[in-house]
Amino acid sequence: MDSSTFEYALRLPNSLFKTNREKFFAAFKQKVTEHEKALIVFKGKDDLPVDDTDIDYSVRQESFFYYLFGVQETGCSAAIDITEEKVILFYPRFDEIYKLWMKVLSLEDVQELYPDFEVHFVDEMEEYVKDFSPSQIFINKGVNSDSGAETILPKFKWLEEHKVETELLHPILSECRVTKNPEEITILEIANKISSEAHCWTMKHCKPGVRESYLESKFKAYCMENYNCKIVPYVSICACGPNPSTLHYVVNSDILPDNTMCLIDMGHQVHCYGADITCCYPTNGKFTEKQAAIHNLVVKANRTVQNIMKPGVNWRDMHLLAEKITLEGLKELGIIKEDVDIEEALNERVGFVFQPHGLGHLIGLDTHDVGGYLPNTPTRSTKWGLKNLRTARDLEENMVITVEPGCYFIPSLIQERAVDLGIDIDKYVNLDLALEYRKEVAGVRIEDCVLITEDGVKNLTQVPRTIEQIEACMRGDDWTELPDFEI
Ligand SMILES: [Mn+2]
Repeated sequence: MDSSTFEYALRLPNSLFKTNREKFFAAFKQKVTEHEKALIVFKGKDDLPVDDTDIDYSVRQESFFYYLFGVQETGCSAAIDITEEKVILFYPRFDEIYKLWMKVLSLEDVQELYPDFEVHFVDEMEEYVKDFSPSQIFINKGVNSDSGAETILPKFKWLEEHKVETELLHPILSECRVTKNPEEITILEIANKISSEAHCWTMKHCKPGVRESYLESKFKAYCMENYNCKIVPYVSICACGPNPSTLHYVVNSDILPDNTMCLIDMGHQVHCYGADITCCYPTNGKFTEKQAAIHNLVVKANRTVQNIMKPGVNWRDMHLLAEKITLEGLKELGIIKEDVDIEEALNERVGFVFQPHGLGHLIGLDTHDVGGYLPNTPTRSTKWGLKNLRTARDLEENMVITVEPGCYFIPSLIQERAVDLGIDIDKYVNLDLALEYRKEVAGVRIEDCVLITEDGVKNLTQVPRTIEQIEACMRGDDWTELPDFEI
């Protein structure tokens, strides 16, 4: 990709957010029949100071706010006149002196950036709403099904003077975000392209003796240098030696030993639309037999699932399929005992011992995107492993979801915790051999971002995946054009 003319370096087009709003207006009017002269009120993200200081964290816009308005600037609020389908954007008013420190937009600048909106200052909002005299005000109150945390709520005192509805909006908006419009898909493709390039760049620089943070810096510098991507969508995971078996290891400070594997789970975002990609490779650029066996097993699980995915396929079924492939592969290696019945092992949740996390999650404005569990979808399982799935939905065209099977050798889980959970490990697992493997490969995760198409999938992530491709990339061979492969 030509980085010098990267057209989304500064902003995304307003048309993307207009399409999002049109989808939302249609969904809202279908679900909420009593909306005559109603307003919807949103609060955007404010600056976030570090504790009691006057230094701010780097923040990005709140995702629902960004989804509807495409406004990056902090301190804004917005209202939607649902009858007229009109957006009123309220921008913060700054003292003249503030301009000495920060770049401040005038109201004219704001109007030019957002020509579809009526713009006012934030301190004019109360008066505006009063004059509008809405029949009722809707606000986006809801709980994220992964974190259990509540959405950012507008907490204006003047809301008390109006009839406020808090239940209807969140499931409608969340459902809108589950499938992506064509421009969103383009941006997610670009976020993946950038992140894929950066993964290859990082892979090329991997060598024993450097720190995990060196790999993290290679990845981030590549995206920032070339594409003006400044904020990562999630904390980077750069794990080597025993660390890959800690699923969300983020210390990233150890020195890479020779002859072990790295697990690199990093992504970048293009204005909030992010990628989430994991690559695994040997620190010294050459797979051992055991490393290659586990790596290829997880790649097989990843690609087999992708080959079956299409609209109508259930995600929990894909998780179980990935577990099955992993357990069958481990049986071939002797790590699962030879007389074990795989179906029985699956039912007993032995798959959880080797892959404690879910197969993948919706991705978009949030890395773990909203809409996984809604009133209209299957509910969360209570079984080990399955309850970690961030959705159990049937796949739909234009969803983007990660496919990230893994295989980890986690001593505490295999030896102690599994027994606590009632899993008869001695019956299923050859523990000594599992621990032998762990010395060379503590954990592998192969993660791609995948678009659901009309009749299948398109893998948006393009990184080396075969042993040959990875070893070639790490030797320094051309890494921008890697052919796809058969499993
Ligand atoms: Mn992920």
